[in-house]
Amino acid sequence: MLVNTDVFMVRHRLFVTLLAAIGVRKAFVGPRGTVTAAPSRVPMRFFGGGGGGGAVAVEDHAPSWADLQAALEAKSSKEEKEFRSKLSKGQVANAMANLRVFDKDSDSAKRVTLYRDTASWCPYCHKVWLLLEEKQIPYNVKRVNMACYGNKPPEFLALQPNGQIPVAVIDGEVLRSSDAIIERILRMNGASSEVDQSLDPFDDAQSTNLLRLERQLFSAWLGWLCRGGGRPDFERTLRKVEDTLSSRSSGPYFLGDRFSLVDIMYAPFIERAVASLAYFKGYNIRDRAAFPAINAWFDAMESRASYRAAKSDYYTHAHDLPPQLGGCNAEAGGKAARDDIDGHAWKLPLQADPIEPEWSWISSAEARREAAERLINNHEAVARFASRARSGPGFPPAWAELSDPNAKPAEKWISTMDVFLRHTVDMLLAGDAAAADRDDADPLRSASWEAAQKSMQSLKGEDRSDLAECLQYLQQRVGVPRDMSLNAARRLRGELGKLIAAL
Ligand SMILES: N[C@@H](CCC(=O)N[C@@H](CS)C(=O)NCC(=O)O)C(=O)O
Repeated sequence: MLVNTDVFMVRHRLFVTLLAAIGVRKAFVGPRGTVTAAPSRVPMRFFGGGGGGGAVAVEDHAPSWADLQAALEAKSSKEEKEFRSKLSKGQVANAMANLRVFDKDSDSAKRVTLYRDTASWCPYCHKVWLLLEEKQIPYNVKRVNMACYGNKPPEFLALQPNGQIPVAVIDGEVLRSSDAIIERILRMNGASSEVDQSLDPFDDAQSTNLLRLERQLFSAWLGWLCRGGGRPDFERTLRKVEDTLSSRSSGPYFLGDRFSLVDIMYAPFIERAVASLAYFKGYNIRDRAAFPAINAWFDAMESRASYRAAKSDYYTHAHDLPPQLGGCNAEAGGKAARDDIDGHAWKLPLQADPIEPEWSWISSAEARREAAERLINNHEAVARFASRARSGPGFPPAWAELSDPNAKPAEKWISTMDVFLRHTVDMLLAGDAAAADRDDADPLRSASWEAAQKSMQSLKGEDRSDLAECLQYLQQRVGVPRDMSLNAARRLRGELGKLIAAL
């Protein structure tokens, strides 16, 4: 057994995914129906059309979806234009991928099905996901809810009566724990025998000790995170990890220059420790001066496509861990970090040094296009989702604070949300991206903001605050990596925040 803990066993129920669970994609031609590269700004009166049940009255000054799609296309790289088609063919490493084939055909993925959680929160699924990606073994993904945010379907419970994830079906064999799945994957042929051998740490004493240290770090982390006290034990163990990594002269990984399963086993929990200890305790593991070797390890991990695709952000972890763990212990020293992670870091103009470092491999322009692309592709479902802020909580409630799978859309808000989602995409795309992070001086950006203001001004007083609630509901539920990268989420949350502040 490589690992043996069930601390992540969940006790609760609930949650719903934002873009993923409701992610049926449909082509939509906007109200003006014309496709032009530069969005036109002819206002359109929109009193109740399509909303049902007396839709909220608003003037629509936003570009159409078709205009926005064209504006995105005009700015997109070749790789970005191919994203959706490659995603559906299993050729992109991304949290949204339900099929991965690498350089093989789709039939090759029939051998392996991985059941992992819908929201990409589960650390045990995270390890298996990383190993499949690194070995480049074709696989299918089936998604099930974690107990803290929903129910599991009977087909899954027939495979796994205790409901735990991950589960994998490999060549017809059902494997019901991450250890069993990992052991099986290690025996399969991947991209090449060199990769396979390099990843497999075998059963030598060094690897066994490293994996034991990982479990010690895990226990010390939870000891401090979930209860008062425990900081000295955690710091001692983290120091051992730092010393171990700094003793490797040949490279940044736990086995020096050799990336192996040991790194994969550390990744999910150390990532969660970084995020949660920053948020709940104000403790910064990403302090390069204090932990140079650990940070060099993160740099090396962040150069890998597998790790990038599965990487979450501090906000998502800060809110996904408490329902999984039954609560986390917040210390006063974490207050500034909590304010930053829960909103200050998204506020426009974007501050240069948020508590959570931006991902260096995604530029501001790419991040804005990524966020815009996700909304354009899923706008109908997102508008319905956000409108739930005005329909009241669903029943029964969920344990995960940002989840409410039983909530119903507020039909009268859907068409108005659609208008403001289009404004949001317009604001994400308008003008120069780096300038957009700083201010609205760029004339294109000023024009998009003026258009959004006109739509806002057409709303009745109480409708403005209700709309702000819908936008905030959405803003708080953008999940990383489920919906998009940190850099994209930061800008989407920022533009939504700008609208919210003006309402
Ligand atoms: N030892 C198991 C532990 C797996 C585990 O604890 N999974 C949690 C999620 S992280 C789970 O399935 N909890 C039930 C649920 O959330 O529905 C393994 O390594 O696979």
